[in-house]
Amino acid sequence: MPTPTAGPAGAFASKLYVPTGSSRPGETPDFSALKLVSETGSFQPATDCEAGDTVPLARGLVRVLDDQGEAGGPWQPELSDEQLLQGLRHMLHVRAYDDRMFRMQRQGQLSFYIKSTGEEAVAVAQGMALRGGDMLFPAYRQQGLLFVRGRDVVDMMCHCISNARDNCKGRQMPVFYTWKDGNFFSISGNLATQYSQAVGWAMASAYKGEDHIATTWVGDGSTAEADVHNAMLFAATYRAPVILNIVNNQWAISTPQAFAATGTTFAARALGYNIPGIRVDGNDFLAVYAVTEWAALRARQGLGPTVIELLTYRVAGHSTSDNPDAYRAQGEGDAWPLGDPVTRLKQHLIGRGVWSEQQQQELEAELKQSITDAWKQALSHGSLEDGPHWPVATMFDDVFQHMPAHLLRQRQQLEDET
Ligand SMILES: Cc1ncc(C[n+]2csc(CCOP(=O)(O)OP(=O)(O)O)c2C)c(N)n1
Repeated sequence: MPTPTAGPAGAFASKLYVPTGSSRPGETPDFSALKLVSETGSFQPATDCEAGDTVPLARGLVRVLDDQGEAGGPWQPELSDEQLLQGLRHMLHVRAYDDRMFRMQRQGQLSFYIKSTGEEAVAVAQGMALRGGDMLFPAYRQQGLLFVRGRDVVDMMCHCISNARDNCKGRQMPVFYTWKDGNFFSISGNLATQYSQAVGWAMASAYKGEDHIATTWVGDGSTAEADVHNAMLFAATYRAPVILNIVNNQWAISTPQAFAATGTTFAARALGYNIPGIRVDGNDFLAVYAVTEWAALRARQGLGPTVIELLTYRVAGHSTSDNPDAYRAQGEGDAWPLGDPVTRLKQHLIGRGVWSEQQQQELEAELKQSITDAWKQALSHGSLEDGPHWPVATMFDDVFQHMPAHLLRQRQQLEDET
């Protein structure tokens, strides 16, 4: 074997590339690296297409609403005025809920909160495009799914303040909801675990001959977790009936999406696994609905998984423990080129002649009031500070069908001491 010889000094000098974000404090936001190519939404493949057929969709961007709120193109979903108005209502409801809970956290009435401001269309439109029997494996920013599935808002609040009506009995962080009746799987603090769980559930559903599908969500930063890639490989191998969503909201706490994107799109990640990938304008309610409906049909037809990248923007901080002004330009969200999902759907409905600014204001006021009423009701079941809470000894419950003797002893000891 020839011995490698050193070249002239510096001739092959390797170097590291460090990705940059859309802005850092004091800079002017720049989203040009996102390559927004809306024309590429101009065809809709058959649901039995090859992954390779979706290359232009994975690299481009599916849109239905233009910047003026007009709908067009082959992805227009068949949604009635009532369905669209319902979608708007759900998004406004989530926003009113988020705003109230954020303020309550600031007043010390709950310990932690995560808002979904700016990305409400993702969970609401996707939730509406799915069926009730489909299983949801969300991350912590898809509270909109719960509104679509009709979860009691008071129950959600009671969970967030860990009072006596908290269905998690005080053992989960606020916002880490779980709701068995709504087919809403427990949210985990360990990023990306839900991807493998969703694929496993989908495989079991197909094995049992059911036509329920699984849908799961991760953020752009979470795609760096191995679970995402393991799950994609399994999903592709067994053609699991699953929709794998990647919510690209530009930031993973303070890390720009470019670190996880590595110069390509997240939807294009699918192609290497031979899974169709579609990148969609995540602030376009109609486009999100249409792409999800397409992927759900594909899964139900036994054609396997789809990866959907939802291009959106995290307007609020990562959580109540975060200060986004420390790592991105103040007001960066105002420069986001795809607008606000609520405003865009509102404009579209006004353009259809079925809605008005005044109706919008009245609905906002109505939902704000109902959230205030729900909050008072939630507090009537106990506050974070004063309780009543679940008795501490209940932490032993719900783990073992038959509790081992040593745990029974520990539980008794705890009860004797409290
Ligand atoms: C396995 C794991 N690693 C790191 C963390 C810490 N962490 C919590 S949220 C977060 C950022 C996630 O960003 P992204 O996936 O883009 O979702 P987003 O919050 O933007 O919706 C990190 C690193 C964690 N919870 N779990």
